[in-house]
Amino acid sequence: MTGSHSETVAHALDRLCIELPSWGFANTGTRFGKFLQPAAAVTIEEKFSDAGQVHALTGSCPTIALHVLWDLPNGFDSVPDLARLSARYGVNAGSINPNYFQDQIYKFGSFGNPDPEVRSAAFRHTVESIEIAKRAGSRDVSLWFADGSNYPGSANIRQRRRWFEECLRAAHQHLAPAQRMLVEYKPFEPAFYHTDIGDWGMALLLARHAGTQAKVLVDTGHHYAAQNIEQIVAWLLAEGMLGGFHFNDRRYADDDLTLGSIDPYQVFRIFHEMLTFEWETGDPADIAFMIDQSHNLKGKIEAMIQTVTVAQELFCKAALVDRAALATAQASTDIVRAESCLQDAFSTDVRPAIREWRVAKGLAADPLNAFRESGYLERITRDRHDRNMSTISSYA
Ligand code: LRH
Ligand code: MN
Repeated sequence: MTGSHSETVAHALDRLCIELPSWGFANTGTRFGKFLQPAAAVTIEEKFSDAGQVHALTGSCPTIALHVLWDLPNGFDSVPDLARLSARYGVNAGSINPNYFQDQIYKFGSFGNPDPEVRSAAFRHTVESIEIAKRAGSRDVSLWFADGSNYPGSANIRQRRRWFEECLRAAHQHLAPAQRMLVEYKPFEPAFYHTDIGDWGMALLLARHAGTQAKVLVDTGHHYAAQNIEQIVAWLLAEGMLGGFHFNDRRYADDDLTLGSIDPYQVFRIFHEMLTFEWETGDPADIAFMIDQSHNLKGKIEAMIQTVTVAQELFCKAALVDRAALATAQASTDIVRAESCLQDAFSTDVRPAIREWRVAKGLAADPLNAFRESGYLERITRDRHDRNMSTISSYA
């Protein structure tokens, strides 16, 4: 690898920040149950501690995304402790995620619910979450709605859209000037006939209607298999409406597998679109990189370290694309030359340069190995085993 390549890799890593999901450290599963891990995190302190390990080992994860009901059960009263946790574990509270899918009142939706009582309950939860974000010093409030229907005719889709417009715009008024509202779309699950915010276009229109601080969040798992995600990313960039990503991987649907485990070239192509936007416009793309995964079989912390190191590699490979040569090849319809610009970068082994960057930063050259030798897993397994393995999980 040339000297300039090493510089490009180091520069890319110096700016790469990937937010970790608190729920990625907890025992999660599928509708067919969850396989309990003795070392899984339950308390917010344990989640900060585990995230702190990943950041200390990788150098790329300074914030942890919080889900209000799962992490801040006492609402505002849970916020003051965040400063202590940040100081102790070296990671800060990141995006705040309200929960519109767990409470029984949301059977027929939240903002899309025909019952005005339920819509206003969801609205109050949103305003509380925005307030929590202000007090926690979090910039982003990240909204995902499970709202939709399971049978044709059972929902008035346009009427529900009007309720979403009203609620999102009213919530937007509560944002502090520097805050953002990220609107996440998903085509299906748990709704299996229609989902109110089903694709990027619906999310874009609702975000635009809500206000200037509302952007679209792209969860890579929230697309039909044949969809070209990087084209959606290119369009959202062109519209100035791309606010963030939830990275994960999938073979079929919203599988929430670890990033790059199934299609690493997909993530590379997404990073490439973003970096090309920056290269062409000279503007840094203001995009939040977040992980959103569910580690049902892999060790939670190992899966997270693996995810971040793979993201580091793919981001560095995308940074190595010779964009000047690519632009020339595109302009002259030299298809093979153009494609080779991406393939050459993707097939470049950036791992030695990444190891150099880690050592230069005083980080472990091999984070996963360092974690395995740290004894941290053995310690938390001792501390958490009895509590974690006493809970029974069953589908029905
Ligand atoms: C929905 C989703 C959303 C989170 C949840 C944990 O599928 O991607 O971003 O709230 O997963
Ligand atoms: Mn998501």
